[in-house]
Amino acid sequence: MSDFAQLAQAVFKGNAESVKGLTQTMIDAGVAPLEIISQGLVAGMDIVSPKFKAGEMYVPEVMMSARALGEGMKMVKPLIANSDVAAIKTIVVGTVAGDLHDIGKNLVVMILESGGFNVIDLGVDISPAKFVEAVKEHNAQILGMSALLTTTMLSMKDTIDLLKEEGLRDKVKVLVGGAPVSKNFADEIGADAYCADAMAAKDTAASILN
Ligand code: B1M
Repeated sequence: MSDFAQLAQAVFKGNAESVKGLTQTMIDAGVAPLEIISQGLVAGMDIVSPKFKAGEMYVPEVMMSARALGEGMKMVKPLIANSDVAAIKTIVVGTVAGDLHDIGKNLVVMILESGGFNVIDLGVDISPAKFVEAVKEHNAQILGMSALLTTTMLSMKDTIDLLKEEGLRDKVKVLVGGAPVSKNFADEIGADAYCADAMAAKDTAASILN
């Protein structure tokens, strides 16, 4: 098995120690950081995604894979040259105002990171003003909002309205998700896409940005 395949398998199995060891070996051997990410770390999540969709893997296992991948990412990210950083797309993610649920949002963040995106995680209880500020500050290509309460999901519309007021709506794609959110709701509030789960968020972001 090639080194890349071994690294991908370690991610798939959620073996963080093995991921760290294999990543360090590749760094020491001078393998390009973006190759370690795409052919090893992200390739591991590419094994996970279809299995999760098919119900052959469950949330805790996916989180272990994503965490293992995160350990590798932490080691490789500082080595990425500035020119390469510009090529990595930025996604701002957070849970909307008044809402403290973050388990699903954290999973979305991990899976987006596993897709090689630069993810700015704002945390929970994020007001429309904070989302808009972060989109500006990080020059984000995508904004992802999570809501778990029927009472807080309306805040997503307020954020989209504020993006319009600030003249930013054409510059950023808006993805929404969370248990009470639906495609109809996403259409009604003028979001670009509804994502049923973390894998859908990654696939949608990739198709929008590539
Ligand atoms: Co809360 N809670 N909760 N809760 N809680 C729900 C959501 C609820 C449905 C439970 C129920 O009554 N059956 C209900 C909401 C009812 C409603 O509005 N329709 C509810 C309530 C009422 C409340 C409180 C008001 C309870 C109270 O205090 N009276 C309170 C509110 C606090 C607040 O936010 N202000 C509250 C508090 C809590 C806890 C703190 C105890 C805890 C949260 C801990 C935490 O997140 N750190 C909690 C939990 C755990 C839940 C349930 C049980 C589980 C949520 C969860 O983590 N699911 C939930 C019941 C349920 O959903 N079955 C419930 C697992 C997670 C992986 O799934 O978050 O759906 P999910 O994320 C998925 C997708 O939705 C999607 O991808 C994720 C992964 O695949 N996705 C996105 C999510 N965000 C996305 C963003 C994207 C894309 C995809 O952006 C691009």
